[in-house]
Amino acid sequence: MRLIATFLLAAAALPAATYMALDQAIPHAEAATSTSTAHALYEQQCQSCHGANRLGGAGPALLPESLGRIKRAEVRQVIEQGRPASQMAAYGAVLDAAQIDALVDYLYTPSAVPPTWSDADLRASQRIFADVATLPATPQHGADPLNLFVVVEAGNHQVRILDGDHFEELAKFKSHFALHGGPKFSPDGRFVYFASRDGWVSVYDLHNLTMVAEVRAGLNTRNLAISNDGRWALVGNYLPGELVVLDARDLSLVKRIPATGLDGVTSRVSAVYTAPPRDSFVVALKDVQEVWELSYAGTPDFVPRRIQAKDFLDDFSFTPDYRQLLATSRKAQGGQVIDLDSGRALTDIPLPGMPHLGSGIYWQRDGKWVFATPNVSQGLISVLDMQTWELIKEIPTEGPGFFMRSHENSKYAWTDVFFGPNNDAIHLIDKQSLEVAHTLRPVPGKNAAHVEFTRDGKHLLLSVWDTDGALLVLESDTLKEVKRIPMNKPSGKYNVGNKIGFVEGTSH
Ligand code: DHE
Repeated sequence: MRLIATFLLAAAALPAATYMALDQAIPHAEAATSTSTAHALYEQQCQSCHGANRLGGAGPALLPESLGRIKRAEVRQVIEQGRPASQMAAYGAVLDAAQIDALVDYLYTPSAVPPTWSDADLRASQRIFADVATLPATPQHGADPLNLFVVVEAGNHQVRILDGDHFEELAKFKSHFALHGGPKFSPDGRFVYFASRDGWVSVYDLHNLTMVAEVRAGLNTRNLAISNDGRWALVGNYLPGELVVLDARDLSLVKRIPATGLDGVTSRVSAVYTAPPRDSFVVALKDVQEVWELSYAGTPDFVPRRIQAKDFLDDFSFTPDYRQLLATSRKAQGGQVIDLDSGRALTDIPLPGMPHLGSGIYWQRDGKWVFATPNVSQGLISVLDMQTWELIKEIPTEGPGFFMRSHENSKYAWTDVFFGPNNDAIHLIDKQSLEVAHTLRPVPGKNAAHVEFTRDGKHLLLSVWDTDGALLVLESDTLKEVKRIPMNKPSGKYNVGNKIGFVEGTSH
């Protein structure tokens, strides 16, 4: 079966109910066909694209670890009806209902032999598309290189590069399946790095608008970070549970570090970030109560410094000076602050529900830093004092949200209502009064989500996250729409200058 379906991409538009079902057991349908028959069906119909052992090939990996966020009904529908605008054909006429059910069950069944990804597999997957040494070292496109936007168009699994002064497209290229997390940039803004949930890491040259290299760093990846000196990429994987250090120039393998705690348990990696003033990567582990710091100063050995955490960490963010880490665990009530210098947990923080700290932002209010985070299970924004760690306010929203953004030149913090019936709303929170100053519904009935500002903060790009969606360009002060670019589920977009400056109001 040419199952080059974008199962994982389909997840990019999962409704709230699907997201809420994360980690919940999915009821199994009665399989009318035995597992061995389903395995044979897979080999006959799916393997040529999705790879032996379901590890992925031209199509995405079809392992429970990769499909966990997608409803079985949706997977069934893709097999039966195919997926428009992809190479995934419809198999409703080829397979009967029982066979399709058996196949779906099979895809959600863990492999009898745990999937592996060896050094040799990793090295063999590396592809070099361009020799950077032979490419011009200056921008070849005429646009301001620090005001470019990298836009992930999830519905088409492609990326578009926009000129941030005129909002014109400079380039468009296919990405791997289900890019997730923010693309990361080299410190000079020339190279942008992407990670897909399937473990593919790619590097693209924004000066020459060309792909440089790619490698499959794992089977299921969380995200990646780039060192502040531009030399290293660190990839955090769920499967295998490990960190992978790559040479940032061509993505060749430098080191693999199993995410094994002092207790001997090997963990999934929750997230990895760079902490520029510390010359280090900081890593949270999902199944081991440790935070790791890996220095990349000088000639690094990438041996982690282990900090004991009070809980398993899902998500985290930093204080502006990168001395402290704010962390949450989805299972815990609230969060914790960890001092990275002393390695000590400082205090608990009052955060209900499931705060999405990775999307949290900070700004100055009355001369003090405040931190605000959306919450993926409750319709509220928590605002914390970053000195006392007291809760200043819980701002009610029309539903749980995913992302938050601002800019030092904007008086508003923008946040979406990603889940529920009001997911077409965007709230603009006054950063001083902490009141919702405006609620916009850019396209009524369609999910509005994720905002990114131009470098000067005068305009912002907003996603209408729908198959028949668009990227809207708004003026920040008048809130007037000045341009609409049709797109298929545009998800995140990233301004080069804002990202390499780690500016206030953007994600890290
Ligand atoms: Fe994300 C960033 C975790 C589901 C779209 N997401 C991140 C980051 C983390 C994270 C830790 C920061 C990494 C980075 O940028 O380097 N996301 C999680 C989850 O744990 C969660 C809830 C479940 C999961 O299966 O992973 C999850 N995320 C989603 C989605 O369902 C979204 C909406 C669609 C999709 O693409 O899968 C989604 N996440 C995003 C985006 C970013 C992101 C667009 C980057 C935001 C930014 O502005 O930097």
